[in-house]
Amino acid sequence: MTLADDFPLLSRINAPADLRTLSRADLAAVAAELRRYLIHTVSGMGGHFASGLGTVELTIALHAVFNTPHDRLVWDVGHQAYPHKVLTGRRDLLRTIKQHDGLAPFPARSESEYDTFGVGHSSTSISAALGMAIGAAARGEHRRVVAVIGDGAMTAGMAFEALNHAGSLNVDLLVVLNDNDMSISNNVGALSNYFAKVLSGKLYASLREGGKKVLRQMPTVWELARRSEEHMKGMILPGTVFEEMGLNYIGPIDGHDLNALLTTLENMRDLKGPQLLHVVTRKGKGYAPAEADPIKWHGPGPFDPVSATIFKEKSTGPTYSKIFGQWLCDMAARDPRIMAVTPAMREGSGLVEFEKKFPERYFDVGIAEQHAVTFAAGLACEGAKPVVAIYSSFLQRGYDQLVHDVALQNLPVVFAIDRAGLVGGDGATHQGSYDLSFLRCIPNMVVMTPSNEDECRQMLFTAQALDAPVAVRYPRGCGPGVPIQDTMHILPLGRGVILREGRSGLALLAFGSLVAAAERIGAELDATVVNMRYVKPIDEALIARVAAKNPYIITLEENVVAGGAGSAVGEVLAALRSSVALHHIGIPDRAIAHGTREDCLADAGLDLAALRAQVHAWWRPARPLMVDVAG
Ligand SMILES: Cc1ncc(C[n+]2csc(CCOP(=O)(O)OP(=O)(O)O)c2C)c(N)n1
Repeated sequence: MTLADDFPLLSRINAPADLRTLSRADLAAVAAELRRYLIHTVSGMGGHFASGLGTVELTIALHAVFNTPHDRLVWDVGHQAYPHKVLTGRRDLLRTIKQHDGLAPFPARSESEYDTFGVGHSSTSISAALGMAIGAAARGEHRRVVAVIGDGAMTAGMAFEALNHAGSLNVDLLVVLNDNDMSISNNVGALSNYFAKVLSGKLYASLREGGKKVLRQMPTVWELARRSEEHMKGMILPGTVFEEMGLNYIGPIDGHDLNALLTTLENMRDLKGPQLLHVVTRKGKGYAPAEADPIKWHGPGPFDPVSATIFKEKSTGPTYSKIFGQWLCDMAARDPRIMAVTPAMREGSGLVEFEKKFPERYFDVGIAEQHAVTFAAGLACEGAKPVVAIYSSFLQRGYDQLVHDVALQNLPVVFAIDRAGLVGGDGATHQGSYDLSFLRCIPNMVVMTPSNEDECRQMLFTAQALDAPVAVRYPRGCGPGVPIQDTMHILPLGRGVILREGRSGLALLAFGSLVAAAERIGAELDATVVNMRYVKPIDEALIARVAAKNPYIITLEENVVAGGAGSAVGEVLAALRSSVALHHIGIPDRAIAHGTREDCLADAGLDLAALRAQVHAWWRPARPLMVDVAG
């Protein structure tokens, strides 16, 4: 069987221009083939799935109606863009997505001229599209610009900042709101409730049918009717909020009705001013198990499409997310002041159990990292003990709030920072490479780097007992397999531990996930090995002691070298006027692309083999000297 046998139309589409030559009936057939192709391909390698199934018709319609890539199509987040990749010349490469040297997980400017803006983090599309529209107009270029944003991504302040700006400008811009009532888990918040209420209304349903029919035949009449019903619409249709912001609201329309989409987009294509089209879709559309459980099918691993069995990953133990979730439940049972805050990452952050057990102390704030951090600061002001569960890369968005609202006021907020270090398949946008650098420069912060499962639990316990803002940062996946103690105890603040005293004159000062590798390499070289535990406050006394005995020191961390934990060691040594030779190993100063976590570690020079090679390369020239000294 060739691709052409299985997918006769899709196999002939190598660019959106090919779509534009097809009849509507053929486009409908393409939609069916594309959906089958997604199921067929993603089942083989895993990846973002349910969201892409929901955007099949929308993607076809947008590329058929707009003259991409001349017209700019900007996807928000980008996890729903697999159909877009297939239709824009990357069909045969889809099976490589997220893999080392394969297609990028999300749209990326470096990958295709159809990927107009690099994404991964949510809620940027309207800002970027608005900038493009203004930028193109300033150069006298006639381009249409379309942003496609989900109802989940629309919960972020940034999306509203952009709408607020767009509504005040006389700029031609189309925002498509892809509303499936889901974020990764159920969408939250007043806006989401508002849409849901309106969409379930009977009166609205009949209006929608009527509107659609007229719209197909005579858009101008529909437009008139729409205007005359303005005040009624304000009461029953969800557009009011957008209209008040200055956008022309149209919809909702059925996002799986390809004809309706094509007609509406054709009619809207040349409307002047900022427009918002509200499209209602179903996450997982066309694959019943994903429709029934879109959370499970948001980003599955490889699966059997017939039985809908997702193949289990080999696991060596509990993930750090799970250890965190268990600790939080244990802690909340002891202390009623504990509260959990997540910016829309319940599953990924290990909070499913906590929500079930302590629903009144669980807050999913939507994709709103900035609000999550300041909200936690407010909780802390009133004596609660907030724990913000957040991915390292998403905390970047809450940075000012962390500095201004939490740290400067020295409020006791615990940041449980997951996915710190290299994350794998989600690639450059999601690597948690920077947190140690951006956290350790903030006054009052305490920053801990657990090196194993039990240390993570004890550090979290220590964190909540401190009267200060504290970050505990741990990597994606499992630890080295250290058994977890039920009992919890406080670790001494700012103290590291010497794991091995060596005689070679080399000391390895390791942080977090790289401690295990340092132990192995240290044993091979008879080096001193230290688990530093804290990046801040850093153990100055221990560094001084180690430096007195070891003229060669290497720091190891899964964070960028620039300004990271190793730099903290360097600052201490400089203040001591130490003359030790110091070398830093960490993530180099370049974006680390997607692959497995192991691929990413190897790429950054941080897997065991590469670490060993780096240590040897730096240490080898010094070693004969050391033998002389020792002799
Ligand atoms: C700033 C940021 N926070 C969190 C995430 C994680 N995330 C990825 S997709 C997603 C849900 C998006 O929901 P929606 O926009 O409605 O798209 P859908 O999958 O429903 O189509 C979340 C929370 C992210 N990508 N960026």
